[in-house]
Amino acid sequence: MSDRITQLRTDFDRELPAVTTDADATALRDRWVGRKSGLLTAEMKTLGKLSPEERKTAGAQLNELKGYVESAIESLQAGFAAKREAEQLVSERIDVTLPGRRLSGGHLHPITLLRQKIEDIFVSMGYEIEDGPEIETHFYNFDALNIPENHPARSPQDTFYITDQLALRSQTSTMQIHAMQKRRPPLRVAAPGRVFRRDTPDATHNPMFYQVEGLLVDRGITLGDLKGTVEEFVRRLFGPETRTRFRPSYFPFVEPGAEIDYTCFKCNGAGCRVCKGSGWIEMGGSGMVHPNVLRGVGIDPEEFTGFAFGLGLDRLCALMYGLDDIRLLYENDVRFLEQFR
Ligand code: 2NM
Repeated sequence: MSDRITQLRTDFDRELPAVTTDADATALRDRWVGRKSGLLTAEMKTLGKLSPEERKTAGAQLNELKGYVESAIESLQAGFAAKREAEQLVSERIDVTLPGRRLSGGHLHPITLLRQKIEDIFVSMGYEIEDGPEIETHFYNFDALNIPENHPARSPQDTFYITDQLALRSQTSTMQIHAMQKRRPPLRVAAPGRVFRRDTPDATHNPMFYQVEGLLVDRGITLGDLKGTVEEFVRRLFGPETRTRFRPSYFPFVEPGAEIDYTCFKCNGAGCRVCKGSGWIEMGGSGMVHPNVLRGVGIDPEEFTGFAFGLGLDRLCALMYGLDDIRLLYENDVRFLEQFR
């Protein structure tokens, strides 16, 4: 029996080097110590035929061989597992020294950026920034601005009515009326904000858009003050070489009224695509505050005069950035907006 067990061990040792995979190892274990058909299992069953003396020795030797077989296979399997893990560590290696990916932060809307720039100019010229409601009464939206009873702006075709007395404001001048009621002249007020008109949206129109306007009231204010202020304003906004011109125009809340043009910020007046070859760009409206408007807020037009001028923020923004459609400014598509970060 002893020789036979020695032979078995030699056989096992010979088979061992051929084992290269987990499956091989499992097969080897089944072949040698499997519960049903293992070589050593079968050998154990023959022990019963031996004499008690022989059985004791052979049993011990067989058990020792079984332990040897099992631990040899286990250590092979441990080796395979270690190799697999080492390979995994290599294949899944990450470079922890690489810089992280930056999260993109939020940023201001181009209209907000422009509004802040304009507010800064007004503040530097001594103006206070006024805010006010987007829903207004007839009085602030029309009556106080000297807009006549039959004026088309009052019609529901042009203005968004909420009730017959309340509407979405159609100009930022409503805030100037509030400002003049709250303060006594001399006063300097700039009023930026959204306004609403029932326009059909297209590349140059939107039913909601942005205006900003300045108002100054004091003793002895003249058209010259208006021109000088607007000149200074456009120089601070577009650069010191910018010039302005005034074209007579009509707005109910001023007399006289004028449209303001400034020399193109792109070609400085030579003529280019931005100014459509004319060298001039329309900025907005202006004028000397109508005596009726002053009287309406309790300011004596014999003692005080004032000027006001306004411009469209959206139109200016579209022009400055070469936008071919103003609606880009209201759609909040991040692919558009993130260009302004
Ligand atoms: C403009 C053009 C001309 C204006 C007038 C007033 C007020 F309240 F004093 F009458 N505020 N703003 C005015 C005048 C606004 O923007 C196109």
